[in-house]
Amino acid sequence: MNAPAQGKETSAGIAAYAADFPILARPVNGRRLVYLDNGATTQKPQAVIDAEARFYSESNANIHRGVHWLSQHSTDLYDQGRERVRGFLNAAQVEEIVFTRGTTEAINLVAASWGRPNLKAGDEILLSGMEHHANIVPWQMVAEQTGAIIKVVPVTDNGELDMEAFSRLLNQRTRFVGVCHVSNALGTINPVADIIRQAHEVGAVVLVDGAQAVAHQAVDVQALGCDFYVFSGHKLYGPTGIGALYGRKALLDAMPPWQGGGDMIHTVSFERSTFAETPQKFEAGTPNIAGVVALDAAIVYVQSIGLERIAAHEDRLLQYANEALAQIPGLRFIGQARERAGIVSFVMDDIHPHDLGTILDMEGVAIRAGHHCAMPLMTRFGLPGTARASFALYNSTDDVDALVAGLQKARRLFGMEQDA
Ligand code: C6P
Repeated sequence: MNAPAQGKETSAGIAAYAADFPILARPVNGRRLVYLDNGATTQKPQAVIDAEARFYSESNANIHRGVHWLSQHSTDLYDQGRERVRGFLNAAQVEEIVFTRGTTEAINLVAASWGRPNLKAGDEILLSGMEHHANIVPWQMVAEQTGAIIKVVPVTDNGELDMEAFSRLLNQRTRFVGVCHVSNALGTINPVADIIRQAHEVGAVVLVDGAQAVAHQAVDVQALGCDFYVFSGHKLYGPTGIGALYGRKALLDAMPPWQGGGDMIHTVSFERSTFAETPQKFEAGTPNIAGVVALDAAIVYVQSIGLERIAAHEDRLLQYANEALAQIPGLRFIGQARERAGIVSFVMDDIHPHDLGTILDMEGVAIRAGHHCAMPLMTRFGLPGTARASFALYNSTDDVDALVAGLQKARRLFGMEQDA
């Protein structure tokens, strides 16, 4: 591990860690890269890049298969990655961690393997109105297969879940509740502990989509009491193609495998196969071993800085951005929840978010523009999309200043302001 040196935090704050991210040194469109699209994916520190390269130059072999030393070594690294994720989420047992390609695959696993066998006609699936498509579409597919019905918790004008409506919607038919910990489109931090407690009172199972949470706050699945928690490595300074599902052991044990193949079986004959225990039974085929090793390095990196410090830094940036953006005439924030993490979403006068994104890109400022894979939420606000700036530990107030300057330029280009 390349732990950041002690005393590295300067008056510039935690953003001094930007030096650990080589891509941030490359110019874009002749400008300093100002990367504010961290909700889509974060950049990778050298420690993560090195861990993946080191795996292939020193440790590569398939796991659980070889009698040879290298295979055992690779298996040990893979197991160590699982233990790292267990500790990161504070799961009770390492068997409760299943590696997946990411959040999307983890939710599809739960929908297929828990949803299909457990839901029947008339059962209710309760989803929040601010879910990413990844926590909507798999449930629609399962609802179609089982006859279950999808109900939606409305979102208030300031971008919070309507918790009174949530309580009213919960009933004895509610079998499943799906909610994002942090909204990718608005940054809202949802009261997931309360949601889980209420859902459990009616016997519903709860999946928390932590894709936008894990890089911004410490997560303790035991304290939350959730049944499933999912996240992607690439939004946590790790590589793409790797993520994890936490599931309560009793639930995972009772769930059938969802994909068949090598490494998930106990015995196979042409008549019948028997399956491995949790979590292996959910990991058919050769997994993303290098991805697990690099995810391990990403978690070590984040923990070496401290999620509390990262959260405090991003919170300061968010406040700074709120104040600076509020000065821009015609800018309207979408989602002003009391509890928010690292994301600011907005629209500006009649300038389409895509045009804003393109103009900012010319200035080296990368944001995301569009529906953010949350089309029902955009419809709720009567918008085709928003412009979204999302922060990471390496961002600074200089980055926010560059965003503001880019937006002012957009106003000038659209003739909304006399050039100074
Ligand atoms: N959101 C964004 O720019 P995957 O693609 O499986 O790693 O993550 C899907 C996903 C699920 N839930 C939430 C809350 C998410 O934010 C995302 C990914 C990206 O907002 C890409 S659309």
